[in-house]
Amino acid sequence: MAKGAPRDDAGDRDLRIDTPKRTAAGLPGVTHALGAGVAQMGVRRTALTLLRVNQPGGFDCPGCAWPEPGPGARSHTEFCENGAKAVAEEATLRRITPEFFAAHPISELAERSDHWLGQQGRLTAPVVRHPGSDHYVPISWDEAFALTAAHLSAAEPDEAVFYTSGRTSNEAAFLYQLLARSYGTNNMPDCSNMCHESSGVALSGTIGIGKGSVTLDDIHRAGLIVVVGQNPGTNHPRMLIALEEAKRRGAKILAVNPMPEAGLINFRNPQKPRGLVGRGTPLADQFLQIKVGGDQALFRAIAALLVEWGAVDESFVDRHTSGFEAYTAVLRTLDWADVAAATGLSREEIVAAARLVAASDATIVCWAMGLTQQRESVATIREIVNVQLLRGMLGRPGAGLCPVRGHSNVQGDRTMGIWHEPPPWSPAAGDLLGVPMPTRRGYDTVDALRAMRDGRVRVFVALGGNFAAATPDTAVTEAALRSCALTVHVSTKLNRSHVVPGATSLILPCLGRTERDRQESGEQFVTVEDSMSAVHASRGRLAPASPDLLSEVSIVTRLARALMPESPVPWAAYETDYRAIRKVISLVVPGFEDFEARVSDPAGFTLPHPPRDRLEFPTPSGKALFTAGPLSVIRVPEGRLLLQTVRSHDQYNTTIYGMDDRYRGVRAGRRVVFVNPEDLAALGVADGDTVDLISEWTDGVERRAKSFRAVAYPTARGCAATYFPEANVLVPLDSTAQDSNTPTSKQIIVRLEPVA
Ligand SMILES: Nc1nc2c(c(=O)[nH]1)N[C@H]1C(S)=C(S)[C@@H](COP(=O)(O)OP(=O)(O)OC[C@H]3O[C@@H](n4cnc5c(=O)[nH]c(N)nc54)[C@H](O)[C@@H]3O)O[C@H]1N2
Ligand SMILES: Nc1nc2c(c(=O)[nH]1)N[C@H]1C(S)=C(S)[C@@H](COP(=O)(O)OP(=O)(O)OC[C@H]3O[C@@H](n4cnc5c(=O)[nH]c(N)nc54)[C@H](O)[C@@H]3O)O[C@H]1N2
Ligand SMILES: [Mo]
Repeated sequence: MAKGAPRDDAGDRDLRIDTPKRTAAGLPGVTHALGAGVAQMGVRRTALTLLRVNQPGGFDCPGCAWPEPGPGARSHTEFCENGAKAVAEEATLRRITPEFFAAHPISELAERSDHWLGQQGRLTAPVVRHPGSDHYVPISWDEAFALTAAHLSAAEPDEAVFYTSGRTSNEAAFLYQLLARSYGTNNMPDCSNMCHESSGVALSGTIGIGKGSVTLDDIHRAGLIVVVGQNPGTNHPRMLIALEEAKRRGAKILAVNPMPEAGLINFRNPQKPRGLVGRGTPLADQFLQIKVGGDQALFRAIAALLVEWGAVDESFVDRHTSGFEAYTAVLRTLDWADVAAATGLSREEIVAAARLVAASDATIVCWAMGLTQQRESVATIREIVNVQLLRGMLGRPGAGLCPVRGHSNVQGDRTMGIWHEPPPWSPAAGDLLGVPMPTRRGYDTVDALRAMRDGRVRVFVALGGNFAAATPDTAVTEAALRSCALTVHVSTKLNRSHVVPGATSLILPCLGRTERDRQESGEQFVTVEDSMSAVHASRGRLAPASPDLLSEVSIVTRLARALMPESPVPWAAYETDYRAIRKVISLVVPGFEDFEARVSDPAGFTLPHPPRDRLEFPTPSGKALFTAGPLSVIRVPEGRLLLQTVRSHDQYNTTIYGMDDRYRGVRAGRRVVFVNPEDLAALGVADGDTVDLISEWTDGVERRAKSFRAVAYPTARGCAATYFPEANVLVPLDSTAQDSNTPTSKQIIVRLEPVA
């Protein structure tokens, strides 16, 4: 067992390393999908459940936010291996009962791994930990709401924090922000702060709206798709089907990544018979193995070449943009030595990539966490916008900007007002509902942690997610949670956050997406918004995991009634019939007019996006903005590596499904660090050696992650990779992206220390 590995876990005892795969999915994907389902749900339930994923009248896959094709074009298996695992994890037949908590003290649970905690099954009844106790014990729902209301009433509104994870439905999210705001605070951090916040900030500052501009149809029609800082084979497997379709129609694909991820290179479509066994589609036409954090320099260099070659769409630039002159002036000063140092790429490689861009009439750039969790994330994404503006790639079919979202409704939650800033429509919503809305900016995730650390937060409420494990600087985070007078977790599964409790702590178990939600007026459905702004219904069909579960909507409305008995908001009516929630959403949130009627269409509807729809830019000048900040070149000190933290193929964020990472050749273990063989040699570390990872940050605090196996891996020179969340202990709380305050989970300077 690895040092520090939790009790009763095999830990990394059987860890094995094979050659990384070059091809994603195909028959192994299907087998793994069904295997995951059968292990947790049995054969019959697996078949019944998986056939309802992403089907009209079924439920939205709780896996990722990649869109489904229109109802007519949908295949019968509109899910993927990892979607199946996400479903199996929720629809599991394993149960956590109050006896479980009697048998396992909290101090013991705190020593277990995330994998072990998740494998114990679904939470079935509300439980409380009273101050000083080492056990969770049963509590009634009414008492749980009264207890929470009492704590919130005793605190100042700004001493409470309301966290949200992106699986929450639009209906629950809308009510939750209404609860927090009518109580009096904008302290609404969410997982997005650690995820695509940088994309939102960069896009709203340049094109005037913080969302991507493409539809699934655009992907199919693109001439060039650039996939930057994203591992779709693992995290958005259905995206590969869209890329394959685009390829079939003649698109080129350019992949930019420090790691040669399996799905980017080659793909076997498991939804087509020949794809199960065939050789697969070679996806990427060019692969740029960039250094971590080098993308801003890459896109600036591409822009410089486009301008030099006269490959600029001048009429688009004249009519729709501002700042072109200042931007080109900066391009003329570009130093190619800086570009080489930042990217690790040769000038020839960059010229070849720029030629692809110059030759394409319809280019889409897709990106995810490889770009958003860097210190210069916002500047990097702005640089991508610059390149797209130079080529006139907005408001045109097959072209645009495509931040690929993570959680299945993270984008919808933001649309519904889950935000640490007051949304523009909140004053009107307050007037309509008769409750004043707070105007002061609230805490985002990092600011919430800082406030907790400094003793300024008394109550922490989480609607989903796993705050303790997802956030940076684990030691600081856990102490922060423990410092609260009350922590409340609305959850489906046991996780790390539950075992680092506040003085009083509640676990409130809720229905998941796959489950039937019955209220007084009958069976309910909820709605979600995908990565491409398409809104549609999601209806669970399975019997709830326990008769004691409440829906998220019930939990929020009942808490609101306990907390604000005089509230003019019709909370009870919202719980009875979710159509009443959609009615008020349709009155206050722009783009949701006639919500109920439009969402009853199985295809749902797509929210407006002014730049895409009408080439209108909701910026102060009415134009899209070229922006040019200083070029960042990360200089890593001698003997150090630039570490990024990634997801394995067997996890959903902090939920660990299993201990394998098939595509990267890792079996039965997670404490590995991938390093380029030449770097290993230079550092005097042998492939297979055990090392500690120590992060070096300006505050001088030593952050150490113990006992990792060094694995020689074809990642870019000077870079290393390991898994989230084990490595979160290495990310300093104050190391965040400029302007978006997102933790720099993909940019940590570390040294390796051999363990004797
Ligand atoms: N099965 C499964 N699906 C998921 C999730 C999951 O955990 N499991 N999580 C969901 C969520 S919330 C999200 S946000 C998404 C995450 O989806 P991804 O962003 O694909 O997730 P990561 O594993 O963080 O992968 C980041 C990728 O960026 C690359 N990268 C790192 N640094 C750089 C850099 O500096 N430049 C470039 N060009 N590339 C870089 C890494 O090598 C890696 O390929 O997936 C969602 N879908
Ligand atoms: N080092 C590092 N840190 C990272 C990242 C990284 O790449 N590297 N990625 C960041 C990103 S992109 C994200 S999005 C965050 C994720 O942060 P979170 O969203 O907070 O974390 P998850 O692991 O997705 O949350 C899992 C928990 O959600 C609960 N859950 C699941 N389904 C439901 C549901 O339907 N309702 C409710 N109420 N609860 C449910 C279960 O109890 C489960 O344990 O982590 C961030 N942290
Ligand atoms: Mo995410």
